[in-house]
Amino acid sequence: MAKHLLTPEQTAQFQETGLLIVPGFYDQETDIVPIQRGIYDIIGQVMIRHGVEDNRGPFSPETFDQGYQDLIRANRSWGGEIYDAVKQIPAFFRLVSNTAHEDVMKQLRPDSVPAVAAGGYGIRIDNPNEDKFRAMWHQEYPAQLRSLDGLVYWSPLVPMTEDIGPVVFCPGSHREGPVPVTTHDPDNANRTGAYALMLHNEAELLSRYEKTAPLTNPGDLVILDFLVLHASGHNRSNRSRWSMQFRYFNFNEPVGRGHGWKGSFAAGVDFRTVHPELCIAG
Ligand SMILES: O=C(O)CCC(=O)C(=O)O
Ligand SMILES: [Fe+2]
Repeated sequence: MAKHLLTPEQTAQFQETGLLIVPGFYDQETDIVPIQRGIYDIIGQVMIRHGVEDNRGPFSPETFDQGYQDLIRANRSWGGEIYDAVKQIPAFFRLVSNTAHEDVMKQLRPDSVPAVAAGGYGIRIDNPNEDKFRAMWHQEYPAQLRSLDGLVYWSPLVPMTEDIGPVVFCPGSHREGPVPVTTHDPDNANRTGAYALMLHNEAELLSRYEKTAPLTNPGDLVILDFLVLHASGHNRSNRSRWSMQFRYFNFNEPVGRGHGWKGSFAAGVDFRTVHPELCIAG
């Protein structure tokens, strides 16, 4: 495996903006298609489990999620079963801990001791016109903890179009450092855990940055600094937006080492107990 996966220009761009798009980073046949096939198979298993007739065509990478819209229309909770199941696809696990992720982290953070954030990897399924699970504007650190200088590796499994609601980023916003959050948001009373956190002074903060929502394709990689502001787009298409997230942190970082590399909500920890100074009461 090549140790220098990024060019010096790409590395410099990442340091400057906290964001890097790497087209065609993954290998379609060995990295991506086996995961799409795994999802196709699990959709079939959930059909059998609920006595739904499987009249899908054969697997193809372009239409791996066929049948999924019909399933969630029949019963939304079957979509939740699929969401939990797909992170257990062996090909997905192989990609989570792919050497390339460690090598990229070593390039971007030369003194780092890279680590996979437990509970920090998964496959998002952002359904059309569904708002409850959209990620509002956030930095990754409060949602994941582990270390202040982590990386999100984000990669789509379906082509991003304007309609499907690509993720929106504020390049350069990592320079803010960790931004205080509040949980006081009456509009989002149905949200829990990391989904309930809101940036303090969000409007003012966002007004200072350009926003970009790159239209990436399967095989492309988006690398994100843990402190860059970002939010889910709005899916107004008629296909679910399937995307993968892998989060890496650095054991060799003083803030994370100070709290023992604790995880956040997904690890059963309330972020506010670790960083009370970053929480503003509602
Ligand atoms: O895919 C999304 O909508 C949000 C992604 C995100 O917040 C992340 O990967 O950290
Ligand atoms: Fe995020």
